[in-house]
Amino acid sequence: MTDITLVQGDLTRESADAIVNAANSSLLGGGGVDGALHRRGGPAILAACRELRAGHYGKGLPTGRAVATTAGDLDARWVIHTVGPVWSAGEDRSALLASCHHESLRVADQLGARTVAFPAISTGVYGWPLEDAARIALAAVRAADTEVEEVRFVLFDDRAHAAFAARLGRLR
Ligand code: AR6
Repeated sequence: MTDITLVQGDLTRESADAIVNAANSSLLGGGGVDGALHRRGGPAILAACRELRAGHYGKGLPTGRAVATTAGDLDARWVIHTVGPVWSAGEDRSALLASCHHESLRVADQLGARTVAFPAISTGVYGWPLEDAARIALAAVRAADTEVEEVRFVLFDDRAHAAFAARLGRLR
């Protein structure tokens, strides 16, 4: 079974086979963890993303899907880019948030990645309430049929770490 671990820290400093990026459909970078990963990972990641846009992903990467590139100068072999849903009070988009986790792990399996580090997808710019995102993310990973041995959630601040820890405690 996949081991789920939580750490508080900066995802760009993490060491793992694959690091998941909370990207946007353009794949061309942005703010938040996306901007930070591109800054520390260097231009090779953006170059690979541009190639994806010039090829199969001409219209961009749909919400809930995932695709891998080189990790550039990061301490990882791959970055797996996924696009979280923007939070909506009026529409239940939780299946898309779960899909980000399932699809990222599916891509990780295709690559042969055994350790995968995730941020709290959609909980920043995209506005998803932390407790609810933690519930969906952890349930999705727990339910995933994957060869990945460790999924590590790298939570940026106290609040995010506390939300994930509380929910993981309830799952155990
Ligand atoms: N390490 C770990 N977590 C981080 C880091 C970091 N270095 N920096 C931020 N976070 P966000 P989203 C946390 O906004 O909500 C971008 O512009 C942050 O505190 O990065 O999925 C993309 O291009 C929050 O808990 O991603 C998209 O346009 C979590 O990472 C859009 O934002 C996710 O926040 C995606 O929005």
